[in-house]
Amino acid sequence: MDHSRSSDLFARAQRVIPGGVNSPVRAFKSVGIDPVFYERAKGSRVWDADGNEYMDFVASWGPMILGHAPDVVLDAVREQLERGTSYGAPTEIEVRAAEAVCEAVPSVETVRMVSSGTEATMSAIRLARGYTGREKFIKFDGNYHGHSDALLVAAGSGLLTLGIPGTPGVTSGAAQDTIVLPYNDLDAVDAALDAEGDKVAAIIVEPVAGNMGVVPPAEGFLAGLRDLCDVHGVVLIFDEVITGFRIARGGAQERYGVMPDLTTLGKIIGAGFPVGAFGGKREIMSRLAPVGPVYQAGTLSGNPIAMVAGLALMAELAKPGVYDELERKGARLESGLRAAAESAGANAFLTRVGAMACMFFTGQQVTDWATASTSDTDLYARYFRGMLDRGIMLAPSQYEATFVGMAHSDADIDALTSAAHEVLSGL
Ligand code: HOZ
Repeated sequence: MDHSRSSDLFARAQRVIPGGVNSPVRAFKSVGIDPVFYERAKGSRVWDADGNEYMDFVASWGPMILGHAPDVVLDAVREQLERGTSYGAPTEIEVRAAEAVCEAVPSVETVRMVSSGTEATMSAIRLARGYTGREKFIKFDGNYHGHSDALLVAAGSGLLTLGIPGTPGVTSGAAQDTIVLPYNDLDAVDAALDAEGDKVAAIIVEPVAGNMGVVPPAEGFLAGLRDLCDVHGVVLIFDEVITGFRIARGGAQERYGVMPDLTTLGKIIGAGFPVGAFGGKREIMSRLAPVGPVYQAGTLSGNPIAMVAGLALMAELAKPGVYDELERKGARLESGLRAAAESAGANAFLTRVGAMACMFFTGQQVTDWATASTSDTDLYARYFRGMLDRGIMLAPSQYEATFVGMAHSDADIDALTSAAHEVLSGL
């Protein structure tokens, strides 16, 4: 496959953009090739700058659950474009978007729109601190909650991919209030809260970890967190930036039946436009300005283009049978990949929740970052390159998810699994 134009663009990009990319994982560093520059996308397909076509299982890191550029979203955006692109003023559109989120996500009574998942998690932590009057919070090793200072401690995703242990620029002051514990380890949470529960404002957790590969919650983990938060007066925050509207319409909280106090959502509720949101119990949310004293703001928050796109997508996801179909496609992907790995004799551990999955190149059962990090990332890089050569676009990192969506046909999924069989057999 010819990637010469992508490589030329990468060389040009590096002269004017740090590392040639606007987000580090895109640089393809851990898979040992120059990044592929995209030109267009439709349905389950993306095309690169050299004209190569790929079946896309990255889906803009999740939100393209209907596929790329779905007509319902394009129509809504086109119509809104004529009416204006940004007002910095309230609209009926954002009221409808908030109503749609509150109706779908069980624990969310009121919601504030922002422009990214990073903003959502950062604001949720601030709100929890303002609400409780406490400063510390607990996060889990390998969970990623965006790149605000206090949340970048032991963060997953790009830092794991690039092997960056922490990051300069985060002050010890910002980091000292972050307590990092192993994912799925309820005893560790219990002990930490016993020791200093009266100082802890919040526990923030990816209810299904999606930024160290996909790591499902252990039986009882989420319910256990809920109980411990109740005992210690701690705000429980589910970071559903990936899982919201993906593993169920109401996210992980619907799927596992555990209700957080606050929920953060991301780009999926903007159909891939720059959107995030945080919401939850009215009592907590009403501490936000202008009702309460906790300040949070943004000119682009509730942007009308992003909101109409999100509304169109959320309306599609509300139709009967969508999540059954996503589950079926996810199961087909899982069973195909499992069969491919087994028949190729690959040392692999597969995880899946709904329409998100991960094949870890390790013989260990993966339950947290300690076990996820036993994966052979060089092997993943070879697998990734082999799949790319066969027209299958996967995430350029072992520690990200493979996403299926409504636009993937059974033939697309089978093409992925038979390519996987071929590649794994040759590794
Ligand atoms: N870890 C991010 C999504 N899971 C990758 C996206 C990015 O950082 O650009």
